[in-house]
Amino acid sequence: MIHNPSLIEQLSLYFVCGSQNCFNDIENTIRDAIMGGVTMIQYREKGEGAYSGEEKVIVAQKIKTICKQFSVPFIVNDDVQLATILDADGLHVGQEDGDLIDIRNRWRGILGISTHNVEEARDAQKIGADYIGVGPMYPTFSKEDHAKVKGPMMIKNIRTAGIRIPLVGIGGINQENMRSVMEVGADGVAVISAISRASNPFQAALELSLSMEKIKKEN
Ligand code: 3NM
Repeated sequence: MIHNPSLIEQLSLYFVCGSQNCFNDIENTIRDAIMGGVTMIQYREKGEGAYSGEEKVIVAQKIKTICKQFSVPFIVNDDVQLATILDADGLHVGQEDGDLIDIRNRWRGILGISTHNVEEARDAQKIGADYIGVGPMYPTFSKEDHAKVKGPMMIKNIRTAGIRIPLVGIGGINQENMRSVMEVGADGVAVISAISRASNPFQAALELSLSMEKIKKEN
């Protein structure tokens, strides 16, 4: 199967974010991140202090408007209904977020699935996911119920098994370790805290983006 080259580009620097991850206002953080160079946004409202109900819908709508303004894909985490109401570009789900085949049948936009081993990656490709996240690459403080740290070796294992689906590494990725994730066959990196917890999210995104450009040119 030939994978969509523009999706692979869009996965380069994927910013995953919810209001609970931000020191400041989430809309400003996301706008700054996009201006700094992030190529895809996932709205992930989860954990302590997360919005729900009406408030979540209103914030999601605002983020979608920002993404549209800058032509950056807007992905909704784990909420088919919200993704549908907002006509989002994509939906991202985890292994515990329901029947993945059923979700694929109901959701025709970009579908991303979180995976943690070769078997899950193979299954995600088989059911027609558009991309997978593989993690955690490194220790992370942004997801309480995360799986055991896998390290970049897991991406290498997935690629060695012949699984060619577009793929991002996630979990504890920053300026210092992103190269190790890219070198084993990732198409991009997904980050939360490297941008959302930075004192200057614009600057952090810019530096990550410039490094990513350099790494992709070299490979
Ligand atoms: N998913 P940070 S790790 C949302 O392993 C998420 O599937 C993970 O945040 C997985 O960049 C993770 O701050 C948290 O470490 C990523």
